Amino acid sequence: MCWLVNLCLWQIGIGQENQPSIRPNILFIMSDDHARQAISSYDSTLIRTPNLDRLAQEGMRFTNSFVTNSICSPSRAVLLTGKYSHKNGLRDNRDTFDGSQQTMPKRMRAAGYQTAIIGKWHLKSEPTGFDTWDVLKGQGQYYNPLFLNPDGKRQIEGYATDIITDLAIETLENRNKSKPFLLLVHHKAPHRNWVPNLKHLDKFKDTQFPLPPTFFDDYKNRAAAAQADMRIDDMFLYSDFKLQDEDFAVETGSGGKGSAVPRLKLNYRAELNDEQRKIWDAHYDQMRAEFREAKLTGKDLLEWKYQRYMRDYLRCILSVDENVGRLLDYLDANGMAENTLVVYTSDQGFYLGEHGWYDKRFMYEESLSMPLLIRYPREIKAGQVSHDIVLNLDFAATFLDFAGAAIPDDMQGESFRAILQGKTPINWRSSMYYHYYEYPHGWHMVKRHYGVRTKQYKLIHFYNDIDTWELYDLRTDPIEINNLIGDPDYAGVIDALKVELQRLQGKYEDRVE
Ligand SMILES: [Ca+2]
Repeated sequence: MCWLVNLCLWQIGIGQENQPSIRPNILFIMSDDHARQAISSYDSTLIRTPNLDRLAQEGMRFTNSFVTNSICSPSRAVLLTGKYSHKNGLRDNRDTFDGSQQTMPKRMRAAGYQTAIIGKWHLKSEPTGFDTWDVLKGQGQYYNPLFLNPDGKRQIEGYATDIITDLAIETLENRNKSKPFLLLVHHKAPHRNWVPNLKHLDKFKDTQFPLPPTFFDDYKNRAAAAQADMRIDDMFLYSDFKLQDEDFAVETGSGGKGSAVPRLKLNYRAELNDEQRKIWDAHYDQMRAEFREAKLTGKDLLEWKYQRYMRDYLRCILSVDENVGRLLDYLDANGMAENTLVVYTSDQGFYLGEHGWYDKRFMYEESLSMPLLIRYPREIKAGQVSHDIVLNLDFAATFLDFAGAAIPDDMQGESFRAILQGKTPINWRSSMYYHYYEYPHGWHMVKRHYGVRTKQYKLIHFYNDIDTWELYDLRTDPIEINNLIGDPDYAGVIDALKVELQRLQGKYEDRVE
């Protein structure tokens, strides 16, 4: 068996120095597109997530945790390198990750950790720096997905979130117990097209979710927001809502690809085997019949779309939560809860109807924010909430700190271990820098932009084929609908933020083209 070779390398720990296991294991669980609004320890309006909440209750929850570029592959490259996109070379989803560069897993491995990644990779090149890797091919499928490892590819029957956890547990079972481990468990869920586990298809069936206050946003004074193609109203009827051709006359959704592009039609049902498809159809055929019967138009149709979106998205979260629980149970059953740093996060946030949207990309709060829950009983007191500004840029330095390894000078993030211990350094950052690049190519037509966020303000500059600035006072306008850029009362604030923005661009050596 090809994976046995992989397993042997993991057990022998070839090429690594042997150090006693006095440092914590690190179990890093990252989902894809999991909004904070869908974790009950952040917000219990939409869903209960008891296993994720357990991490918050037993550890630390972060309220100002952000990504530096809110999109899938770039966020993963930042995690691996501890560097901004312009430094690690992966600015948007078109780019291929240069696996020959220095990375955190390589450094952890050199410091005596066993390193493994299981699940979503999505960086085009092969993983490097891992003793064990077993990753989804490309974006990955929800059902019966293809996995790649050093010896080739294979299909595994079942649901991706469950399978990724099975493989993670298998990896833990087969580890070399004389060494600490760094295990990255990367879920595909809840990424579009939000395909739930069969056992959750009946959940939320009759739930009516409240519309967010900005659902009918008019994007006044926000030109870039007005021009984005990511409204729930424009989702694909077929691919996003799981309707079929006979359910509607024409596909009205542009789905993020603009009106000139042929309509995307993902045949998600083809992933399912016959047995799975039978259960799937039994559920969705009823939904489709009700849709045909209702003949919805206008606002009623839009609200139907929102409810459909929420139901499938949140069903995907139920699986993520359950599978986090399985890993926590495994640590308990094997006496590893005390000596394992457990991190739960997502590669970025997501819109669940705020501003009328799905997807991410913008520097607005819902997509800039990443959920972050960390448990490590030896250093983190239970039930803590931190409001310090921490970034996905910081994971690499933080893990190296826990490993007792040197943090390379060219890593741009900072270790936040002291924050976890309840001792925030006096000079900890009070602002963060953001830069998004995927325009005009790619999905959703979100203009290039960069910006600075402090605890109270956010200043954004949209550039490329547009030149607009936006300022938000997050204390008075947390939902970011009131662009204050032209308000003379804020002229001083804007000047100060522009100075800070320049300072950060200098610090991180980001020259905007
Ligand atoms: Ca993502």
